[in-house]
Amino acid sequence: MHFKTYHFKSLTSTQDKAKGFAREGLSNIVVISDIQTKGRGRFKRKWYSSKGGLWMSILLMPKDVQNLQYLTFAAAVSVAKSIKKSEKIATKLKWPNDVHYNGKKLCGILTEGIFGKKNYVIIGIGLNANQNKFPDKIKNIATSLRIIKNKIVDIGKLKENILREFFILYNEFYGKNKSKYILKLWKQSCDTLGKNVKVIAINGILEGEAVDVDESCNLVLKTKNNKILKIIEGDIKVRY
Ligand code: BTX
Repeated sequence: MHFKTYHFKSLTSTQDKAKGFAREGLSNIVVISDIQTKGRGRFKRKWYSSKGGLWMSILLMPKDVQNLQYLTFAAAVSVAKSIKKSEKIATKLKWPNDVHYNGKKLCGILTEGIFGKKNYVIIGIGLNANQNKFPDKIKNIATSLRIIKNKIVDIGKLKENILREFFILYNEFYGKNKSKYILKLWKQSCDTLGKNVKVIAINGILEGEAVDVDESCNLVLKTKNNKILKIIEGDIKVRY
């Protein structure tokens, strides 16, 4: 699939810029920015986006908009595979949208949909690449490739690899009955399963063993009383 890449020095958020392109009826666009002044995560949380990171959004117009979580999983798998290939670092995937290393967040993914006459999807990927420090608020939970490897990494090469891997999964496996393969790949690198997790939900904290991620991408929890709970998308804390 052909896509056009736009690279900016600074944006509020690559998601916002991609939304602007969608409003013009455009798609198959990748937006990259060296810094984001208002980078965001899920639930309007702040995403720190200083120089050195890879901040990019992929704007698509899928024929059938399926469960968007599959695109988040496809992006996570692509990031993990690319990091393994070019930096020889084995990362883990955490439900629902993280790539982490030794329990620290290396990359976050934010998938947003715009639904109407035409349907657009924007997959935002934030990868901590060459930052050598983080603000106090996240310094204990975040890490970067540079911190892990103790050297500067080639962001351009990582970006190329991530996009290549992502478009293979998107073109060949995002669609009716085929997305299962994306889930299978994602599960292979996921370290949430089998762990005791705490789910911080709106109505309280749920605890149990993460036994599966089902085909709707929900996390399946088994509580102490052997009750099975399905978690749609919340913020989970995995105990190590
Ligand atoms: P999230 O809601 O899962 O995680 C957000 C949380 O992650 C924050 O509340 C904070 O604790 C922590 N955090 C913030 N910044 C960083 C960072 N640089 N590294 C590690 N942890 C951090 C995750 O949301 C989804 C993030 C997507 C970011 C991309 S960047 C390109 C695109 N543009 C944009 O505005 N967002 C996406």
